Amino acid sequence: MNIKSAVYKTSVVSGDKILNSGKPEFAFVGRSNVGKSSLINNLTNNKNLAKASSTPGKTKMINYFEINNQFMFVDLPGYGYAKVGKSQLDIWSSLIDVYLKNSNDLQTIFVLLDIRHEPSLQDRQMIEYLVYNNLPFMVIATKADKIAKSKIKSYLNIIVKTLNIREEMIIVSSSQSGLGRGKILNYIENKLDSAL
Ligand SMILES: Nc1nc2c(ncn2[C@@H]2O[C@H](COP(=O)(O)OP(=O)(O)O)[C@@H](O)[C@H]2O)c(=O)[nH]1
Ligand SMILES: [Mg+2]
Repeated sequence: MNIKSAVYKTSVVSGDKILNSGKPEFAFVGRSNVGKSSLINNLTNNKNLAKASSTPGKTKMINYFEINNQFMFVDLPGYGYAKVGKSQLDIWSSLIDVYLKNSNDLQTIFVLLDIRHEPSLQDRQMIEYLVYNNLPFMVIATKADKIAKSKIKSYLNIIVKTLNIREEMIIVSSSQSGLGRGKILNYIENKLDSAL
C-alpha cells in the first residue's frame, strides 16, 4: 500500500470527546517513549506529523490522523508514569480504556514494545485485555536497529514467552531504518480489504 496523504485531524483529551470518525481505525499503544509517534511518522513518510518527543509521559492525548482519505491512525496516550514514593509506576490512561471500549471502527490495535526490554506488567495487562475482549491486535517490536541482527530471534523469544503469543503476531520494526514498514502497511492493506 502507498500512503499518499496523511493529515492531522484532531486531539482528544477527555473520554466524552472520543471521535466517531466513521473510518477504519488503526490504533498505536504502548509505554511512553516506545516509539509510537516515530512509527506513525515513518509509516506516513512525514517526519513531523506526530510530534516525536523524547520526554517520557508528554503525550497525554489521543491524536487522530487521516490516511489516504480512507482510514485513521490513532496515536493513544503512553502508559505513562506515576511517582509512588521513590519508585515509578506505569499507569494506563483511562482515555485508553474509554477509547478501546467505545471505538466502533477499530480495526487493529498495534501494541508497541521496545524489542530490548522484557514486556512490563502494563504490556502484559494490555495483551490480556485485548485477548479477553477479542480485540484484534498485533505486537510491534520497536527500535530493532539498537540490537545486533543476530540477537533479534532471542529477544523475540522473550516477548513470545512473556506475552504467551505466537511469533507471527510480532512485527520487528525500526523507524530509523524503516525495517518492518512494508509488513505493517501490508497488514493494514489486507485488513482494509477484508473489512469491505
Ligand atoms: N534508534 C531508534 N530510536 C527510536 C526509534 N523509534 C523511536 N526512537 C526514539 O525514541 C524516542 C521516543 O520516540 P517517540 O516516537 O516520541 O515515542 P512515543 O512516546 O511512544 O511517541 C525518540 O527519541 C525517538 O527518536 C527507532 O526505531 N530506533
Ligand atoms: Mg508520542
